[in-house]
Amino acid sequence: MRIDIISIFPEYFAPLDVSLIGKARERGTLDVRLHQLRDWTHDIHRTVDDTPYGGGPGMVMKPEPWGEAIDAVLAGEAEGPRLIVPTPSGRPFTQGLALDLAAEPWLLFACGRYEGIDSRVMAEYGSRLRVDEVSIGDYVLAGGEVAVLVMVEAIGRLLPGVLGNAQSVSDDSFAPGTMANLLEGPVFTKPPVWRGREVPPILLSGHHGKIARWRRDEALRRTAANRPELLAGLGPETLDKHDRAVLAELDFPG
Ligand code: JB8
Repeated sequence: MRIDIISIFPEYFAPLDVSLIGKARERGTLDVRLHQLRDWTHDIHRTVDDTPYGGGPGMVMKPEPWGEAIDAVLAGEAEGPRLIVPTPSGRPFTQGLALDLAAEPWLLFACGRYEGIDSRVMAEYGSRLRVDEVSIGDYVLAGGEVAVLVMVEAIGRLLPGVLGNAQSVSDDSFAPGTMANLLEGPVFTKPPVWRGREVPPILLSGHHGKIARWRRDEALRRTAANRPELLAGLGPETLDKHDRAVLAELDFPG
């Protein structure tokens, strides 16, 4: 997969040199290309922002540098990329969208700063490319860079050969069709006793059926505590009698 990223802070993306994503880049599984937006300005101050039409606080990113930068990335290629623009007003970034984007050959991320990018940029490229304005959550960052790091990591680990074992991806808390969208329960490793704290004995028992049931109970408890709206959204066919007994103990309606 090829990923282009346009930003006024390309240094923000140093983490993409290390760990899983760094290794994928070394192997050529992932081709990440960083671009400095200011390289497509023409004034001495390399200006990328201006005051908002209609008034209001802050500054807006000018369309001209974005147009030249995106045109330069697209130049000479037959097929265009998906264009992803992080913004708090975008569609939610979910595991489902990560899986969808991981199937694409080419993504282009446009990182805004200030109050965002002049909306005509998204309209202009919307007639040529698939454009998605995407939000990684209900909080406000100072710019799109950190959101792009989040998305590149979530997408990159789904690419064939990036994770060590295929099970890790299909067992993810939000992988469609796994543990019926429950959160994952707690995990343990050696030693069996640490600072007087034992690993739950069932996990050392070798009873695979009982271990699976215990893990499901823990997943239900954790989901009820931390994400009750996920439980409320489960279809009734996803809960068996034992599940309902566990939830009844938690005074959970259903
Ligand atoms: C300016 O919170 B965010 C986000 C915030 C931003 C910009 C992009 C994304 C651009 N502020 O996802």
